[in-house]
Amino acid sequence: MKLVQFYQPGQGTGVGVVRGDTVLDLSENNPDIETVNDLIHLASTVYMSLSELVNRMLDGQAGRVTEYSYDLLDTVPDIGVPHLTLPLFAPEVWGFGVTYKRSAQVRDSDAENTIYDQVYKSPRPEAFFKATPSRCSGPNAPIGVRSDSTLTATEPELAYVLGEPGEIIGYTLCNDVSAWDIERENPLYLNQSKIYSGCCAFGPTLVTADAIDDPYNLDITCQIIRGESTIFEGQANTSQLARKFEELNEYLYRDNPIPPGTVVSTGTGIMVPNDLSLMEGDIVNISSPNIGTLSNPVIQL
Ligand code: DO4
Ligand code: MG
Repeated sequence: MKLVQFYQPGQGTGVGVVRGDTVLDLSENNPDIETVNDLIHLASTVYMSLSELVNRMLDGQAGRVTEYSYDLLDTVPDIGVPHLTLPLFAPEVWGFGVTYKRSAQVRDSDAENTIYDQVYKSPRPEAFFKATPSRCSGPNAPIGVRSDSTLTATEPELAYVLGEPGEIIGYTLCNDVSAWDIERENPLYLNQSKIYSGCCAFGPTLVTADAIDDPYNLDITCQIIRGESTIFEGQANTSQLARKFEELNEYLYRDNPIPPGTVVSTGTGIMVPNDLSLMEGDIVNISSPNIGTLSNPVIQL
């Protein structure tokens, strides 16, 4: 099952269930369910999976559900028109890094040491705090290049969504936008490379865990459009991930309370060229079959 959140003028945020090209309005007949976070909370209270709960809710309202066109909702956020928002309000976003060999190779290539290769091979993964809700952008909302960076790169990643401790309840796509020049100046500057306004986009949908047959075999593609031209295309498959999500969770939860609804980005297998910085006006599209296309314009902060 594919879930979205969407904004309707005059009504605020609602939860939608994607069926083909349409989005069924789940909130219309369930006024207590305004957000996917509400669903996550209710599902854990009644010991149901997200899809069991939503199917139960839809069963009781056959024929009385407003439908929206997905394509019409997938538009630039504007207070005057219905549009997709973040697929949930993640209280925290965490990231893991150097989980693909390619990420280690490229990051080490212009350095004198091999810290990335060491992390790639060592038992402890690289985990970092990535974002809070105010730093996150949903579908078609802007991502940012910070004012003190001249090389900010897009990092297209599969992300999972956590429910109860250790429980993966769904998947989405994340753009771990990163100021590579700041990270390269000194690895201790990683937080400043990773965390700032507009540093993180995720969406467009949350696909429930039971709808993904094998999360370790998902194609992810990325396209950067500048003006009329596609200036970058790349692809990876999550089969290239060097770590399993259980392993990531094992480290993430060590003495670290993680609230339900947290999004965990699993690292990039697509590395843009070392000199390809995002620029104001670029459009970054990240796609995966099942999850959809996360599209974001770039703004200079
Ligand atoms: O250490 C740098 C960050 C690595 C990262 O974000 C990634 O591999 O995706
Ligand atoms: Mg990353």
